[in-house]
Amino acid sequence: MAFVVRVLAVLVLVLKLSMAAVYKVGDSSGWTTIGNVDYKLWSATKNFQVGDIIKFEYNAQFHNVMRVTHAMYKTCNASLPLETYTTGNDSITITTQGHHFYMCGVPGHCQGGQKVDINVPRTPSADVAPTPLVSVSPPAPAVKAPAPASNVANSKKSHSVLLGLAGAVLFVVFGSSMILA
Ligand SMILES: [Cu+2]
Repeated sequence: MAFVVRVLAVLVLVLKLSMAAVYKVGDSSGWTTIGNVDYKLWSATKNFQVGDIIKFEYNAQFHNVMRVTHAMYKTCNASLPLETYTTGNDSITITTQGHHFYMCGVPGHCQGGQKVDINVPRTPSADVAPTPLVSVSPPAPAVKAPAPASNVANSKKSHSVLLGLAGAVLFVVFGSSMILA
């Protein structure tokens, strides 16, 4: 049963990774000073993930987008932006976890609330270094006691049972999705 759950978990993860979300900042309002859009509230209701795309749509005559540090974000300091976008239709892919601070660099706009903090919560698993594929342990001694034959047979048998189970789960998942489609 645990294995079935594991297979399903992997499937869900694969589906999740293939479905990077696109978020338009401010939704229908876009990136503006009109209407006092609460970008803090907008951001707080999202579940940002690495790979998601953040879209800033605005009138490029009146606004821009600057990625800034936390300190610059807090004080609305536009003097040294990390990045500046000015097309009026900027799509930015979030590639790292943590906070991503954006503000409009036009004087007064950030102070008026045109600033947003895109926060991708840090997950502990992502901080763990991947296991190297090549083992660096010293080679095993040449002379080895032969493993009991029954153990080998048993492990082979359970392995094929697991493979069969995985196949059954995949069949059920994809079979049912094809029926539904
Ligand atoms: Cu602006």
